[in-house]
Amino acid sequence: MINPDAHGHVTGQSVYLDDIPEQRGTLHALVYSSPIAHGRIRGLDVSQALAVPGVEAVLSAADIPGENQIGGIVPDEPLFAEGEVHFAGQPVALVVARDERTARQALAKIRFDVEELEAVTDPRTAKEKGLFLVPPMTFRLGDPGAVWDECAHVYEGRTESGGQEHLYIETQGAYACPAENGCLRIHSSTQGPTAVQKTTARVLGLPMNRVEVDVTRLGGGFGGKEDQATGFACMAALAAYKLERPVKLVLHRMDDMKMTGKRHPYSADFKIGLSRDLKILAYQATFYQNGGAAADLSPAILDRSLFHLGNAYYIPHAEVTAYSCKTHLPPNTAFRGFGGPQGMFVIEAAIARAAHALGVPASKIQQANFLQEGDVFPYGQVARQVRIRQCAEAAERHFSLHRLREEVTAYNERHATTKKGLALMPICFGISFTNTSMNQARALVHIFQDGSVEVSTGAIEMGQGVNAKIRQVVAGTLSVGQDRIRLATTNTSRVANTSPTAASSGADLNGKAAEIACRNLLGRLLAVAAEELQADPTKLLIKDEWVWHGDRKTSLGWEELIAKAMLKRMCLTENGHYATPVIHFDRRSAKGHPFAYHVYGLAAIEARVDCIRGTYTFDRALIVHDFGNSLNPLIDQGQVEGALVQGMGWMTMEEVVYDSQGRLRSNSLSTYKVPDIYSVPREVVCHPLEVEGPDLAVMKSKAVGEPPLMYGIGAYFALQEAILAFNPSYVPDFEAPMTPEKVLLRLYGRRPTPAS
Ligand code: MTE
Ligand code: LUZ
Ligand code: MOS
Repeated sequence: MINPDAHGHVTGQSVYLDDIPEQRGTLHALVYSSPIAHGRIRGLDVSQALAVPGVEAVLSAADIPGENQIGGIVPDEPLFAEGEVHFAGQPVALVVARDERTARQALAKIRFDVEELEAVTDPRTAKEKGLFLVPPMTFRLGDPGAVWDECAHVYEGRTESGGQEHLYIETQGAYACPAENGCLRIHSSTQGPTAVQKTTARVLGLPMNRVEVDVTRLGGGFGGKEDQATGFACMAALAAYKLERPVKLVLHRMDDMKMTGKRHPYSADFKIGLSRDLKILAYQATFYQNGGAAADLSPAILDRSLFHLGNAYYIPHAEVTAYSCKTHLPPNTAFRGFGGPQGMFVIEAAIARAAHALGVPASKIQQANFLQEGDVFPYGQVARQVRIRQCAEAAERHFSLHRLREEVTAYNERHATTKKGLALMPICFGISFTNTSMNQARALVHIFQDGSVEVSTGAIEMGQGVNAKIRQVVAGTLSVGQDRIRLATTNTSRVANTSPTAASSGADLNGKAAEIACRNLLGRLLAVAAEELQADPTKLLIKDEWVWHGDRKTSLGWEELIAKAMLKRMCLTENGHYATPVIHFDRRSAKGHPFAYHVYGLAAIEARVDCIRGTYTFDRALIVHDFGNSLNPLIDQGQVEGALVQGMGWMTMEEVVYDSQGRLRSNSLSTYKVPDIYSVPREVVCHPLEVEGPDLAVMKSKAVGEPPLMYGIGAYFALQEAILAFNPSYVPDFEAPMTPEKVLLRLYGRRPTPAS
C-alpha cells in the first residue's frame, strides 16, 4: 500500500507544472490585472509595453478569436475584462515575452485608464441592492412557522464565517504548446482537465478535439483548481495559438492570492426552537453568500450549504433560504467542504446559543438530536446506515469524554489565567456531486504483452492519494502485484468528458470505473484460460498472479495467460464506465436522493487559552471517523489530519481581509496566517469506526477528502468554552475566525466589538 508518489516527492523528482522541461522557443507570460475593484474602462495602452525588447505580444479581450467567456455554470465571466472591471485582480491583459523578467518589465509599462465606480464588498449590502449571481434557493421540511408556539425555547442570532485562501503549495499555472494542424496540447495544474479543454475550445473558437489537456499531478488543489485553473490555461493557450510558440504561465504567490477567489464568506441569521427535553423542533435561517464578481461554482456551493443545513441532526421543521450575493471581489470558489462547512457552522452556532442560554452543555443538545435510521433529510433523502450515534458511543468508549469534561472543569478550577474549553463536533457529509449528471467516470486499462498494466482515468492526483487507491483497486481486482500497475497521467485524449476531481468522489467514481474495466478484462482472460486448460470458466479464478481451478493451482501463470490471450487475438484493453446508481435530485422541488451515502464522525477538540495574552493552543483532537472499509488507512489518516488542521485554520486564524475598496490586504504569508506545526493539536487521535462500508463506496472504502475538515469547526466552540470559563459575562457570538485578538477582546468584555 505504498503511495507510488512517495519516493519522488521525498527525493524531489516528482514533476509539477513548472518542472516540465521547456521546449525550445518557449515564451513566458504574465497577467496584467485590474488595480481597482469596480470601474469603467476608458482605455488600455500597451504600446510602451510592446516596445520593450523581447516582448512578443500583449493580448487582451480584442485578441480572442472565439468567445471572451469562461463561466462554467453561468456565462458571466470574461477571460479578459471588457468595458468594465469587476474586481481588483481581474485579468485585463497578458504580456508574453522571451522570459519572465522581460515580461515583468513590460507589465509596468501598461497604461490602464479606468473610471472608478463604487465597490460593494459585503453580501448583505449586495442583497439590499438586489445584486445576485443566481436566484435564491430554499430548502424546506415541515413548517417551522407553524411550530414556534409549541417550542419551550426559541433563540435567534447571527453568524459570520470568513473566507479562506487555498494556499496550495503549487500556484496556478499552465504550459500550452502548439501542435500540428492547429491543435494545442496544454499542461495545466487543474482539477478539471475537461473544463480546461472545453473552455479553451470556446475561447479559441475551436472544436474540443483540437485541444488536448494533460495533467501529471498538482501540488495541492483543495477546490481552488476545480474551476479557477481554467482561466489561466485559456490565457496560455490563447498566446500559444496566436504566436504559434509554446507559452508558459505560472503565477507568483502574491499574484495568485490577489487574482483568485477563495472560500466563500457567509453571513447568516438563524432562529432555533427547542422542546423542554432539548429536541430541536424548528430551525429557520437565511444565508448570505459572498459570491464575488462572477458565479464560478457559487450556485453549486450555495446548494451544498443548504444540503448541510442540519449537519448530523434531525430537524423536523426546517426552512433555510440562501442568497448568492454578487460583490466586487474575486469570484469565490470551491474549497474543501464546498459550502457544507459554512452551513454547518450556523446550526452549530444556533445550538451553542441555545446551550448557553439554557445553561446546559452544547453536547447535550447535540446528542439529543442526532440523526437516526429512517429520519428524513430536509432534501427528502431518507437517512440509511446512519452512523453518528455509533461514532459518539465509540468516542465515549475510546476517550472517556465524560472524564475529559471533568478534567477540563478541574483544570479550570486550579488555573486562574489559563483556561480550557472542550467542544464536540459531529459531522455528516453527503457524498456525490449534488448535480447528479456529474457523477460519472471512465477508466482505460491496458494490459501490455508482458503482463504489465497501465491505467488511465479522469482522476487528478493532488496529494490525496487517489492514484495509490486506484492502483490498489486494479491490483486487487486482477489479483496481480501492485508493482505491475502504473497510473498514467490524466489526459483528455485517453479519458474524455471527465468531471473534475472534486466532491471527495475522485476515488469512488474513477476507482469504480477502473474496477469495472478490470472485471471485464478478467472475464475475457478466464475464457482464454478455460480454453487453454480445457476447464469450466466459472470454476476458474485468478489469485496472486496465477490461474486457479477452485482451490487447485493450475499450470497457468499471469504472464503466460497474457501471452496466450495475445496469440488468440483477444483484446487486452478495456474502457470501464461508471455512473452512480440510485441518485437523483430535482432542483425545482429541492427534493430527491442526491447522495450515494453519507460520511459520519465525531471529534472532541480541547483548547487551552492564555487569558493574559489571548493566545491559545489545542491540546487534543480526539476523533472517531467512519471510513467504511478503508482501502488505505495510512492515506486516509493523512486526509483526516490535514483536513482537521485546515478546518481549524479556517475557524481560528486564517483571516482574509479586503479593504472597503475591495483590495486584498492579507495578500502574503506575512499578513495571512495559516496553521503551522505549533497550531496542530498536541495530541491527534483518530479511531476508525468499525463498521462495514456501503456498496456505493469503492471497495466499501468511503470518500474521505472533505468531511474531516468540518471537525475544525469544533475549535471555534472549544475556544468559546475556554473564554466563558474565564469570563462568564461573555455573551457567545459567532464571528469566525476566532483569532487571538478576538479572544483577547472577549476575555475582557461582555460584548467583544460594537459591530457584533
Ligand atoms: N489532499 C491533498 N493532499 N491535497 C488536496 O488538494 N483536496 C481535497 C481532498 N484532499 C486535497 C486533498 C479536496 S477539496 C477534495 S474534493 C478531495 O481531496 C479530492 O480528491 P478525492 O475525490 O480523490 O478524495
Ligand atoms: N463540486 C461540484 C463539488 O461541482 N459539485 C459538488 O457537489 C461538489 N461538492 C463538493 C466539492 N466540489
Ligand atoms: Mo474539493 S472542494 O471538491 O475540490
